[in-house]
Amino acid sequence: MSGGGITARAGTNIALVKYWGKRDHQLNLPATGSLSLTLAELGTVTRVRFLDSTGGDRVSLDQMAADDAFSGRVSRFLDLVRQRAGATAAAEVLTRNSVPTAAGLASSASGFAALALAATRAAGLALSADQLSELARRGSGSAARSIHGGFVEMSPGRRPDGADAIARPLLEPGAWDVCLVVAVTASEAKTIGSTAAMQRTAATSPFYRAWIESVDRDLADARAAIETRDLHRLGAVVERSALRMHATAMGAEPPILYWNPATVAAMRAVKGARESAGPGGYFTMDAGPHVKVLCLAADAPVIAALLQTVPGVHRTLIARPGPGVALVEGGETSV
Ligand code: 2P0
Repeated sequence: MSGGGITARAGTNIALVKYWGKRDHQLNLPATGSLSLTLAELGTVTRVRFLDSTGGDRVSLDQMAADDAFSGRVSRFLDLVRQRAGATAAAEVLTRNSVPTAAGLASSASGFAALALAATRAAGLALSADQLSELARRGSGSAARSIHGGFVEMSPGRRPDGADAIARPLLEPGAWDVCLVVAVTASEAKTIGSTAAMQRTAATSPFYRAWIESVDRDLADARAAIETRDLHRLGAVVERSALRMHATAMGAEPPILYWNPATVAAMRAVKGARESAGPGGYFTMDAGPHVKVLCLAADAPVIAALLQTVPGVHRTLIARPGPGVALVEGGETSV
């Protein structure tokens, strides 16, 4: 790989209070706020280099030429950066995930956060964290949150132009010794992507309005729980937010069901262990069948071992809270 270009790394994030619905599709503005934890171990490293030519962008994902859908999404995002920089040059984008792409482990969150920083710097722009969050949101709503580390809250904003629909940090990584244990329950890509699923939910689910109205209370509760480091209180919010998000999607026409039998078995195992005075973990699921369990770091190995025994769980990962997006010095060789 030839030198040059700018490399950035971002960790993915898992929403503890979910984002599911938009107030504006064009600008990708969320209908509600959301709250997440950025992870250290799972993320994306991306290198961007603007070329002398104005032809098409060259995009590679995990050392292979990316497919048209992925390249198109990256190019549309780069157009926003080019517009801002008054540039027309094509770019070479090399990106590598340590998150299984499109498997419900939110690779778009770390992907667009890393791309936002690498592409703007490569184009000669120096954006503030708020501006980066706003830009990353245009790529993927959840990416706005991966600009920051630790616990992060995303605001839906009120402005029609979306300048205030940005994420801000709540608690830095290291300030609370928690972990997420991920139980991988499938190897194939999800059946319906979140953007289309959210759109269908908003258009057809009779539960959508009630879902939107429920989120502010969950955010306030989660914020208070984080402030007082109250895992039990936070866990209650985490589980109900996930179940309500999925229930809303299940109410769509046709219904959207991301779970498989192992998803349900893992949820039951986590709840069962907690109720029999075992390790205190709390589950959440995103737009896929995998189960993520929030727990104290000291309990993570026991919870991972428990999840390994659940039929249909392929493997488990333990992820700690991690930092926000950052440049990688000398990153040319690592992509
Ligand atoms: C979240 N998810 O808050 C929610 C919960 C999945 C389930 O944000 O349409 O890929 O690109 O803004 O960010 C995944 O949705 O959606 C997501 P777009 P995104 O993490």
